[in-house]
Amino acid sequence: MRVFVLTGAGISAESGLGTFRDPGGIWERFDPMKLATPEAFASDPEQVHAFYNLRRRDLLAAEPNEGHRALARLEAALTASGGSLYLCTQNIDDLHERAGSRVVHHMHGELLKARCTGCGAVVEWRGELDVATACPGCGRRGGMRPDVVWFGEMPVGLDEAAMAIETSDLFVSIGTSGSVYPAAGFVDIAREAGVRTAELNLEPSDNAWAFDERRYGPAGEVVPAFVESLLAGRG
Ligand code: BJW
Repeated sequence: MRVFVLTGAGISAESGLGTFRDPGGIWERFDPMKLATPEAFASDPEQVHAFYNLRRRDLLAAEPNEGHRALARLEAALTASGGSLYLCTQNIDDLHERAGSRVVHHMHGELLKARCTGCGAVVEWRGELDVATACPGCGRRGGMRPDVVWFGEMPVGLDEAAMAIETSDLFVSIGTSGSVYPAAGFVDIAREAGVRTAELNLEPSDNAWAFDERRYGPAGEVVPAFVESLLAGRG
């Protein structure tokens, strides 16, 4: 069986990383247009760096939860039986990798990487970033930014993801509100290709109607139960 999984902030909620649009979420406390756009970075890079420095510190203190671990088990079991799991996440955290997932497509980039806007070098980055940080590649100061995808920027690897959805047997969306495109349109690609679809979320997402199957509850409970039922052939 070939399974495509799309995850969003909800899968990391029980690890203590905030979601964006839930009550008390990140975008209720911070204005996305002032922090998550190329224009915001151009006009106030210090403020953008402070926001991502804070989130990088939170991430380094967080641990994967049972939802992440269940997906790592699913990958191992499918691979061992000749199938595959394509795990595509909108999350910039590394909790899937730390839970044991081997191949993860980060369509909105990675918080623990920095990119030089001058030479394009991408480097692992676990510390603070600021406007004085020098690029380890070209030495230029002022051009280092978090290697994440802001509003108006092109997500990573869309063609590859679309092909993986179309050639899968099951599309599963976990912990995402379905409000940010193009990820929110992935379920439509699956439906048009005749792929079975399932949504696992705390509550119905904006495009819940598009899914063949829906299971609601915390990811730390719903994802392991769904994975067990899939592996037992009952999914
Ligand atoms: C739980 C839970 C628990 C809680 N257990 N569940 C139509 C087509 C194409 C594009 C657009 C379009 N319409 C508009 C656009 C533009 C825009 C967009 O979508 N805007 C919308 C807001 C309307 N999209 C873009 O700009 C994208 N780029 C693009 O389209 O490029 C094309 C292009 C570019 C240039 C030229 C030409 C074409 C880029 C989008 C980048 C998004 N970036 C962010 C920030 C990344 C860095 C960072 O983290 O700071 O990505 S925004 C933020 O939203 C982050 C997330 O990945 C993303 C999605 O959020 P997510 O994961 O769904 O979180 P929430 O909070 O919304 O939902 C959490 C869910 O979990 C809820 O449902 C809860 O119920 C649930 N939950 N606890 C289980 N315990």
